[in-house]
Amino acid sequence: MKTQDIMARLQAKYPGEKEYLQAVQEVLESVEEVYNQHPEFEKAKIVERMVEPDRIFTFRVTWVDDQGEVQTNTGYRIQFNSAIGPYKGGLRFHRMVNPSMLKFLGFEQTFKNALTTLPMGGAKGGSDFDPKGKTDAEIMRFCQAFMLELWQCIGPDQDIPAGDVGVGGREIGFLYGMYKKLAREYNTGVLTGKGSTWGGSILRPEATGFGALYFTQNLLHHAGKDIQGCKVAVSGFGNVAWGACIKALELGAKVVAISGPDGVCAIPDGITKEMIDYMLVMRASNRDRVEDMATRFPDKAQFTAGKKAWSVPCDIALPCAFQNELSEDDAKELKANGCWCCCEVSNMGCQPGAIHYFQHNGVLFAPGKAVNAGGVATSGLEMTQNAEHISWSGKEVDEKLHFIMKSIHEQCVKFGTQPDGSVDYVKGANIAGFMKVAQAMLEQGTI
Ligand code: 2IT
Repeated sequence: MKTQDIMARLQAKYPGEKEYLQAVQEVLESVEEVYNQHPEFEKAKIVERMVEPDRIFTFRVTWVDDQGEVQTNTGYRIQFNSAIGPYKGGLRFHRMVNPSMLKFLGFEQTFKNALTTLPMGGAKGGSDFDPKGKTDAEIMRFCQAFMLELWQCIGPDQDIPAGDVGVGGREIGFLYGMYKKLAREYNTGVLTGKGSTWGGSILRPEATGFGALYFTQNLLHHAGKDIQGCKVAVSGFGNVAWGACIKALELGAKVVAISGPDGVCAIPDGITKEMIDYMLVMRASNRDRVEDMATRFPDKAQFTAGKKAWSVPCDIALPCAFQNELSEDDAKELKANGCWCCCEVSNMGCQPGAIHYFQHNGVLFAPGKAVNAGGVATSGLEMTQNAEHISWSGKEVDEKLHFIMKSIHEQCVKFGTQPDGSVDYVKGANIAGFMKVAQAMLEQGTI
């Protein structure tokens, strides 16, 4: 297998699918050497099969807004790979959603899910619906219209969606309500991220952020460092950033920045519990503005329009917002301001130039598919509880999440340790995830 040849073919076939091509290129570059030591993979054309989704559903979603006007969006579900388990992955509601974005996310999800140690294949879905400025009633009508089509594609042993950007507990509630009505069954295992009184796992809302901090702790420990007292810059203020802030505070770190599409809030004395709680209010308002934090806490947070979290000096950068949110220039600014570690929490949050810069300038870096896997792992734990018709305590879930993040870190070290003893976490995560999926595909024959 030659990465260049496969990329040339994919570029010709899918011109303009920028995010998808970027995600595939990163994985193929990482695994090429190991792959070529396995002629049985080459013979079965594992890579050629793995880069194509199993199937893509596209559907029209029509709903009525509060003014009585008819609105039309496009809905998608991309079932990427089911070698090691049923399709599993989130739903993204964002105005920029398109097939390229969901293909990149579904592709990444496949390897991420393989790293979790749980039996889950990869999928992603969503819609170009823009939640910004929508009322609760509009969100509900959109979710219901979306599920009217989606329900035919999913099932507890088939494909299990969850949340992602723009889809949280509120949306999962509306989606589940409509699913239940259509399917005429109380099949809680069909979605994860549900409310804790109706089949949701305790700690699922926090799990992506908590898991990211557990991974960061493992990484720092491996490098002989400690998170206590570190200044942390977080981008975003959604569910993932919220969970990361809670755990960072608990572990004795100081969150000195959060950000939004409108700019950054610098928080020189560190974020407080009260401010973290307010992030939930900001998310529920659908205003999509981080400035609201500075308006609410004028003594603690200083808002600067148009700036990113990476402009605030920190020790550790935690991108928690969106793909490609951290550029090479941002990486240089971070390093110049003293940053020595970046754990990517968003999916593909760093541009290739930024990753390259970190890796060649002594900044510890770990990729999203390892760092943020605690979210989907806890979804897997939710599925187990649903299948057994039980619910575990927060302590039980947290212990399992700890174990999973430790194990993901170990896999990265096993496959990513370089001759000089340093760990290439990008390589480690990609090879570990890839080998597991490739082996399963090989054993299941040419399908
Ligand atoms: O990117 C992700 O891993 C998620 N949005 C969570 C997916 C899930 O199924 O919990």
